[in-house]
Amino acid sequence: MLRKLITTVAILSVFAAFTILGALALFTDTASVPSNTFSTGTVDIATAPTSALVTFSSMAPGDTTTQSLVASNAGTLALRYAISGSATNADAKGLKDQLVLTIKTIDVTTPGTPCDNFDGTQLYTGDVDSTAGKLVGDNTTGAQAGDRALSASASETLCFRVELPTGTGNAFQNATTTATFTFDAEQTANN
Ligand SMILES: [Ca+2]
Ligand SMILES: [Ca+2]
Repeated sequence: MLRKLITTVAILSVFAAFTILGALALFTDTASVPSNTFSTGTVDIATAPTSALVTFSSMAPGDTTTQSLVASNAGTLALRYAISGSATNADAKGLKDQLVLTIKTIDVTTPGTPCDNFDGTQLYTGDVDSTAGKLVGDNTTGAQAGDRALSASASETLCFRVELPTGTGNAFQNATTTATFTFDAEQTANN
């Protein structure tokens, strides 16, 4: 029994020795693949001006004001955007639903002087806040009719005209309303 155990230990020792010697005898090599870097893009929309795009004090029926706005993609990803509007009356006269806002793309005739011809494609006409707040496109996620597309670093000029229509009655004298236009942008990739 003891002899058999000694024999077994001896055989195992020989195997262990061969294993160690075998490992030491192998050539080995490794190749690493570094620099697998990932970064994310940005969705960033900017407007110029950033405030007080269209204003008009002491309007009379028939008055209009037309101003240009530049919407820019300041991010690194292509985006689509929608414009919505909200407005607050400073009194009970309801001027926000009497004014007529019309939004068009840049002039076709002389785009170098934007918005004086006001003959671009009409994107919207109606109340400054519209019924559901949606003016151009739809800020719901995904592509909807009217959404505007801007590739990275691109920009476009839009023309905003606000009119107090002729025929506006005396009930609207000395009325004030203030509107806010909101530009919502989202990625177009995978969306
Ligand atoms: Ca023009
Ligand atoms: Ca949308």
